[in-house]
Amino acid sequence: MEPGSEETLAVGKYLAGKLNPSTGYDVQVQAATGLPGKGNIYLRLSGANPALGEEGYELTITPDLVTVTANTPAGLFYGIQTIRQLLPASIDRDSVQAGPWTMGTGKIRDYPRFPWRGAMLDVARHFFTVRDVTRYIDLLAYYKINRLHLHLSDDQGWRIQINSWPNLTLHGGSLEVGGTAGGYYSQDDYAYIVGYAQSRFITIVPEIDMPGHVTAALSSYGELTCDGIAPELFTGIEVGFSSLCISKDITYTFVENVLAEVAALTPGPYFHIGGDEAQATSLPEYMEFIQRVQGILQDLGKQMIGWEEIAQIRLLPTSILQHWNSGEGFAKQSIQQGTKLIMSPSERAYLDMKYTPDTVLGLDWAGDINVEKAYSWDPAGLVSGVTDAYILGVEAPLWSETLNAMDDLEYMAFPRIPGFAEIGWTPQSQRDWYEYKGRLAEQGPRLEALGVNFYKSPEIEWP
Ligand code: TNX
Repeated sequence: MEPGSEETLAVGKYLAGKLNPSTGYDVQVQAATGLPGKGNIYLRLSGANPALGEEGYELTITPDLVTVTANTPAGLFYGIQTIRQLLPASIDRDSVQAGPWTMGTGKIRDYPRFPWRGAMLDVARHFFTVRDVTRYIDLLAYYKINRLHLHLSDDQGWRIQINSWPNLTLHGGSLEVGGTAGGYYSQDDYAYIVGYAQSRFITIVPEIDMPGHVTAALSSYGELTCDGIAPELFTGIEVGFSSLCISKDITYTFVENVLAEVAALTPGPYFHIGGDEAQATSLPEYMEFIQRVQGILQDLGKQMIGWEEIAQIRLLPTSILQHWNSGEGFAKQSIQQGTKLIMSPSERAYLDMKYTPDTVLGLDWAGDINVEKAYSWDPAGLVSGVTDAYILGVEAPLWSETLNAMDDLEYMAFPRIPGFAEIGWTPQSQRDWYEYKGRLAEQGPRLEALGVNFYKSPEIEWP
């Protein structure tokens, strides 16, 4: 690589770390003085085409040299993911394989359609360990996804340690759906996840869901309820029945403390406050509450993201709305206020929906979503008037009411995630299900090499 920043060096080391175990080579990462000789992979941050933008890259493969050029380390990182995908699938195994390690020659110029290519993981309904989360991050990075939204609290569990309100995790994190033992991330665990994601160019977006979805918090601190009585912990899967007490001052002390602690641990500019399914809060109280939370976050220097219901308040232009339900109203209300949208239409993007009626895991309230249905849609066509200019990007939520092990998560996410990543990356005019289906088939052996428990959908002719 070119002599450069620590970050570039780290990208080179990441690639060496991916190539060495399966090839048995001892690829070294060095600063190059002048053009490297035959047989090298050259990472450069100078002379990149400005049109590649913040995340694009150019990959040139000749018989002698592989060159990745980008404007940023993130671009180099995406170029590297493409190199992995051009090599034989066994490159992703973790023991020495036969090779030969060849790829076609040529030139690729590649950059994303949207800046926000996200996935969401619900660690509240069932808890997932730091190891699970970092494994998911690695799989997302392979497909150039750049945001991981962590749903850190819900009725069933509070999963992030808050020093000023310790019972949130000690009590509120103790269980999960079905009544089994839950768990939580210490602040160090969370910081580790954030750093791990950062090294894969993924921004962690924390979500603390409010004013509904809060039984775990209310059960930990009875003073947060209007009648002062702490409810029992909840281990079912119904939604829409709990609310913070909007009229009590302590509610805002709580919110300020929680948001401040999580914001301090989160370098990214975004903070998701949920705001969905607040059926136990009256509309005027809901609006008053979200309005106040938006101000608290502004003071903390964070952009507020919320599920689409937040369109009902006066949004700041920097706030972001996550479209999830099929109605058009909230998305329209939001673009009229000048805010941008993240598109997560449940009937296309929800990775917790069953593939077919026979899928054992998952829910089906938004319909079954087979691999074709998950792929064949355009974020810009969904709500009239919502064009690319209003769309920050796309995000695929993985709710975990029915999922309690990493294998379950993998089964629901794959093979839908690669198609989802392509929706975020590739222009609509270049996407076609019949062509895509052939390329997805080739991902089968790669997912196998990575040990991913993916759904071998009969829609795909797996090799
Ligand atoms: C709706 S999507 C929810 C979640 C559930 C999910 C299950 C959204 C903002 N709220 O509370 O987990 O459906 O699919």
